[in-house]
Amino acid sequence: MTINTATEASVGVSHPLDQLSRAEISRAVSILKDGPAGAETFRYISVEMREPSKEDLRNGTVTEREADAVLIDRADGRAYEAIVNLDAGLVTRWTQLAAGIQPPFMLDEFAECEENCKKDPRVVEALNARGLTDLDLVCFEPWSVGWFGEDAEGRRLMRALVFVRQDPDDSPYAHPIENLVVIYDLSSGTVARIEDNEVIPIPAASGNYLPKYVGPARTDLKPLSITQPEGASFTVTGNHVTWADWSFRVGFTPREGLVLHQLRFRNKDTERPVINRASLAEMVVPYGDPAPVQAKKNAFDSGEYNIGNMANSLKLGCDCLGEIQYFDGITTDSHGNPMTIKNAICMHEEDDSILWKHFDFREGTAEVRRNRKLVISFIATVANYEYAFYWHLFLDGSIEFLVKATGILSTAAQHPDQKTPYGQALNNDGLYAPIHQHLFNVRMDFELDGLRNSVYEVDTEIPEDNPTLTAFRAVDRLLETEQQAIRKADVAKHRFWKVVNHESKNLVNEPVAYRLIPTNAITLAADERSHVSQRAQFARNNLWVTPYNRDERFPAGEYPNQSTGGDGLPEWTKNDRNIVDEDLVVWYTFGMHHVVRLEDWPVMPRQNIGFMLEPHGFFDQNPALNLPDLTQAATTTNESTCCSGHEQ
Ligand code: ABN
Ligand code: CU
Repeated sequence: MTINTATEASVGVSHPLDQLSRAEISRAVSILKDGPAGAETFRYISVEMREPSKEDLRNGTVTEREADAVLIDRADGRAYEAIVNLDAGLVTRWTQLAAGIQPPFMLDEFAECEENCKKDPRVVEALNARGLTDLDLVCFEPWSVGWFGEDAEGRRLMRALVFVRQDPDDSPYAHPIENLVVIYDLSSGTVARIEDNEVIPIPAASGNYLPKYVGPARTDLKPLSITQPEGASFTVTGNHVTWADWSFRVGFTPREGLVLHQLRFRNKDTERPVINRASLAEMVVPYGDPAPVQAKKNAFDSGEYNIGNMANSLKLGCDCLGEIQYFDGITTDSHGNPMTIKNAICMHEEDDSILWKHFDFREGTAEVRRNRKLVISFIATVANYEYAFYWHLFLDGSIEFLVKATGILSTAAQHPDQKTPYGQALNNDGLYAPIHQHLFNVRMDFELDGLRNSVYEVDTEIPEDNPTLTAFRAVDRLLETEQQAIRKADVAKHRFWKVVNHESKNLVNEPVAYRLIPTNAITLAADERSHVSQRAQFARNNLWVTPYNRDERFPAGEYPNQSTGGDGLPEWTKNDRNIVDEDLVVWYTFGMHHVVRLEDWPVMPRQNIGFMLEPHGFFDQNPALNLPDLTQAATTTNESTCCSGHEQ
């Protein structure tokens, strides 16, 4: 088994889309420190590679290496954006953001919040009043405050929920201290106020999942080894990957985590562009329980916390199996020191059962070809939950984006003799988990056979003229402007969307296309007048399409933390721009409507959520006819072949 890590040393700055190296981050920070960010009060939210313009990338005319930085001055709470030219050693743009804009949290702000909450006499008193004196066992979980109509007066706030452990390795989520919330002010480094309402007994029953609590592991599962004696089938050069007919570049940003760049499929000796850039662009997790503490839980896990910063260092044999290629993620701490998340991204191949088969029952022979997928993934821990994000590339040109949601439910407490209709009781001690949703938005900068693409909605309809009563047909409707392209899935119409290139035709003279199959197509369940619904408008619809604009990156806006709503997609699409034969970005919202079940406790079996992109007349026929017949390889020791589905 080989494990490779594309480290800074092996990668170097070989391509303009490579993430900044540690040295480049340090250089950007020292240029900023020597320039406008000289004061000791500046903190670094992010320092990342500024992507060159698409035009320069296309024309091979990228001449400079630039960094994008977001900073905050703790002296007055104001945030700044900077562009640093690393070659010239200059800050070429320095912009003070509007008062009230709160960039995402930095990792050390979590630790600071917990540490200072414990020191606040009001907090200590509230804990003592609940019989809690050992502060080492108390956990403060720093949620974003969101926005509920109040004026934050420019303060950078966190809303810490409180949990307690019974032992140092006991799961705190079994013991929520309901109705105690600490509002922490990161601008002043002090507790702003506490919300201390009706005391509800702290559920005592444990929710532990460690082996020492659950007992010995079962022993009946025999080893299942993944071996590739000749190694993996991909080739990695720096951050560039080729595998079967696919090629792409691996990117990583603090905000998005894994990014796929320049995804192409080789067909008849031509490298055909499919997607120029694809990433998880936003997430929101709104809770449906109106109880005072729960009603304010709605985390934008990506935009408020920078989900890339929360990527795990992945472990062979646990997170990923087989012949693995790792890529590191390079980010910064709040003082601008480079921080490497070792093995943040994992890439490997997986067998994927059959891709195609036909048994010729007249001849008694079968042809079967196995599928495999290339898996490129990262896993982020956002306090209680884990999200594992996977891009799957298949041999037939299909693409899947899959999220495995696991980790621990965000819990609440009720009086043990009550059962709220807004959640699922998890035990008879008052512990429950409120109903909630996990909504994801993936941004896909399509480039199907070139820059100029269009999108159709395809519904299956029964024609009016239907004498046999058996007729139904797929009807394409061109989405011409941004407003027309704000769409919801419709199962009754078997709806899907199709990205096409009118200038590139297939065998039957139709525009080549990829279709987006809207699985897990949920939308926000909260009333559309709610603050969360206003702030997460991207999640009120499944599809949005915009003409490409390099500044339009995140569907709830650049800075969703403490945002008041309306930014991002709703703002841009007001212009109702033309989206026919343009360079297009497709935004898809999907997710998990989480009606909690007992089996989700104490740690949630993974829930799979995702969607597929499938070639739809992109190729002239099945592009995987050339796969090897593995029958011989699989049957070296017996006579059987893959010829029949029947035992004789
Ligand atoms: N799951 C919401 C969250 C994320 C980060 C920190 C606290 C809470
Ligand atoms: Cu959930």
